[in-house]
Amino acid sequence: MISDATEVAARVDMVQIFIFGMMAFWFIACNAVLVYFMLRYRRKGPDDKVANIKGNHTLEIVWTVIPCILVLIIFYYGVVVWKDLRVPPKDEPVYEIGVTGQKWSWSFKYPNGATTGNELIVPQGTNIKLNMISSDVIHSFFIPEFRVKEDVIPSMYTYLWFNAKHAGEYNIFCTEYCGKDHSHMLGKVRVLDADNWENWEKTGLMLGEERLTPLENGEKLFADRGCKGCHSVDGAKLVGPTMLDAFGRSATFASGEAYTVDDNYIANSIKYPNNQIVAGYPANQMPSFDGQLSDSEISDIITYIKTIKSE
Ligand code: HEC
Ligand SMILES: [Cu+2]
Repeated sequence: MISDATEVAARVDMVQIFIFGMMAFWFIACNAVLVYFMLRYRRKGPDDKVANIKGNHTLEIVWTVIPCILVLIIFYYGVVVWKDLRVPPKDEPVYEIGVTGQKWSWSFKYPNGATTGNELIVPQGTNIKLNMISSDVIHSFFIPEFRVKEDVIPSMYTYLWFNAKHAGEYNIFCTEYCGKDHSHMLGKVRVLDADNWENWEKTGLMLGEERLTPLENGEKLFADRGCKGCHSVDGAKLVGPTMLDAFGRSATFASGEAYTVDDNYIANSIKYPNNQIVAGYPANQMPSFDGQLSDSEISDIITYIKTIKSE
C-alpha cells in the first residue's frame, strides 16, 4: 500500500493513511456512540420523561478544541510533506532534464545534448529535476508511482523533482485533457542502475543493446515522437496527410503553389511545419520538432518515410 519507488512517495502515502485512519476511527467511534445512545435512552412510552438539556459549556469547548487540534495536525503534517515533494534537497547535486509536452507526446532533453521521446531515462538514486514546458496546449505530467504530478503549460516553466530508489520502469500519464489523442499520450520512466546509466550517457544504448539501423531508428522515432498519431502509414487520413507513398508525391500547398515531397521538404516540414501548409489540412496543428530531433534523427525518419510504399 505504501509506495517504495521514492522516499517522498512513501511519505505522501503516510499522510494519506494517517488522514484516512483518523477519519475511519472517528467515523466508527461516533456511530458506535450514536447507536448505543439510541438504544440506551430510547423513550419507553408516553410516561417516560423527556430530558431537557439546555447546554453544556465544558462539552462544547471539548468538541470544538479537539477537532481543531486534529485538523491543525493534518495541516502541519501535510505542509511538511508537501515541501519535501516540491523542493529538491538543498546542497545535493540535481540532474536537470528538459521536458516538452506537445500533442501527443513527451520529449526529453538531457544535459549532454541527448534527446528521447516518450521515454525518460534517469539514473537510480539521483535527484532529478524536470523543467517542463508545453509547445501547444496545457498538458499535465504524472508519474503515479512517484506520487508526483504537475501541469505543463505553454509559455511558463513548471517543474517536478524525484529520486528513484530502484532500477525499473514506471508509467507516465498526461492527466490534462489535451485533444483527440490525449489518451495515447503515454510514456515511461526508465530508471537505470549506475553501469547501465554510464553506458547510456556515453552511447545512447542500453548495455547489450544493438545499435539500430537508420531505417529501424526512423521507424522507432516515428512511433515514439507521436508522428503516428497524426500521420497514418496505410493511407488513412488522420489529422495530417498519410505517409503512404508520400515520398515523391506531388501536391499543392494551401497557397496554391505546387510542390514535390523530397528529403529537404520533409526535413523542413519536421522543423518548421507552419512555413508551408498542405492544401486541405489545418495550419498550426503539427508541433515543431526543431531542437527536439537532431539532424541525424531527422535523416533516419526520412529514410523510414521513403520505405512506406504501397505494392
Ligand atoms: C498533432 C498532429 C501532428 C503531429 C504529431 C505530426 N504532424 Fe506532421 N503534419 C500534421 C498536419 C496537420 C500536416 C499538414 C499541414 C501542414 O503542412 O502543416 C502535417 C504535415 C507533415 C508533412 C508534410 C506532408 C505532405 O504530404 O506534404 C510531413 C513530412 C510531416 N508532417 C511529418 C511529420 C513527422 C515526421 C512527425 C513526427 C516527428 C509529424 N509530422 C508529427 C500534423 C502532425
Ligand atoms: Cu497531453
